[in-house]
Amino acid sequence: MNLAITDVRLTPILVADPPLLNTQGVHQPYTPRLIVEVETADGVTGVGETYGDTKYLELARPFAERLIGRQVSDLNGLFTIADQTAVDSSRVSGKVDVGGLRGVQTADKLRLSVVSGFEVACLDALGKSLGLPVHALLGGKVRDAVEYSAYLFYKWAGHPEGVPGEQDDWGAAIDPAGIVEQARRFTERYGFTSFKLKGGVFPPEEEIAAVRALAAAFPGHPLRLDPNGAWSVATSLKVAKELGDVLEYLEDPALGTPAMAEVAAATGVPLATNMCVTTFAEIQEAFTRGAVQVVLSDHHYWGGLRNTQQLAAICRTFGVGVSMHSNTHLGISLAAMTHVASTVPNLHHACDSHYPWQAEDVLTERLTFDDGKVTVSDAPGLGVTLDREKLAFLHRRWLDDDGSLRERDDAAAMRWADPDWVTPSVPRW
Ligand code: GKR
Ligand code: MG
Repeated sequence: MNLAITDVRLTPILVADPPLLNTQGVHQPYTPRLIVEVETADGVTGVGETYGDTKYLELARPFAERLIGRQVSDLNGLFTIADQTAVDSSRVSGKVDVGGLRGVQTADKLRLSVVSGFEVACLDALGKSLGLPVHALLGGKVRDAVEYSAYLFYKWAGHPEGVPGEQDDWGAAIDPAGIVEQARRFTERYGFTSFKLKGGVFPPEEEIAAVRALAAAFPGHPLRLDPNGAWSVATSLKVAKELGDVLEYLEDPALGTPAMAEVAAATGVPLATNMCVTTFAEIQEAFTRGAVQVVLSDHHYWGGLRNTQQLAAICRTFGVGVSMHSNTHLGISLAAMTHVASTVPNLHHACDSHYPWQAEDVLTERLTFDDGKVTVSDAPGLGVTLDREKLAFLHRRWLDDDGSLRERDDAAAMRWADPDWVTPSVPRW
């Protein structure tokens, strides 16, 4: 068996996204992703997926060149390559970048997001070469299926007039009745039993009413509300008080560890985050201050599946819960999330996934949710197959774009509907 990497292919794509609202604005009609392929001397190809904005592509290209000749099994070596890959300092703010909704923006985090796409591709190729599923390479699954939650969004029926985009069949959801209707569709289509509402869009009273309506429609089901840090400490505590009896957890009610710690100190409602603990360096302060009770890992920015396992072990050590965050993603990432989630013993909350919102994919067969769960594949590698025609189609869309959609920018997308829209300052309420 020859595990040496002989070729690496990077394919940026634009994938259709519905007009989902968040505190920044609205999703663009198409969002960038990067599909990574690594090929071994034996002709085995592994696939990975990560963010596709220019700043990730700029790093992924020199990274790919350095991979040639290395072994797909040399996963630690990916971090060495990352350290050697220079990041243009103008690409990172070094602080919590509210626009990113993914916590602090640093050069390391950018590198780790690129590593994650290559790590998944290497694991896929290694698994295919050895005839083992990715979960086996990670130590073996401890569950046969991974539970996901319905990710509810306020949304418009369509993208703003005159903006090219695909039509979806979800309809609008801009009030409690619309959110309950959307949740019903999620349960009918995928069998989800827990629900997360993306908040920070409307004044808190309206979002409290939406969660109350969900609680009435789905009594006893786990509910979460995530305004992406849009609230002050006082508002967060007010929401926690009003919804404390129905919430599984509040996700990033306020921005940053100090504010989250203040909220946590004054409420019994657990707080989850994918914004204030997004790197290993941020763990100590957040855990010492008791700022968060659940960390939502995202293998894309934590640096891959093995780092996700390390994060889970640290959380277990400190008695902090762990689950998974997601951003707009396709089936390769869902497969990767499912493999790693299947190996984490202390996973006690349903993971997030945007996947149901993505009607397009680059796979020959979409992954499916049954009773809200994805079955863990035992096929070699990730257990997915790239559809080259679909990949080419989505890449063509990226090539044809004039550049305006190649960077995800929810505030810019909102300006198509409201030219005066500016990124709201935080706290917004
Ligand atoms: O897709 O609008 C969105 C989400 O707000 C996403 O950007 C966040 O990263 O899903 C995420 C979250 O849980 O914060
Ligand atoms: Mg979140």
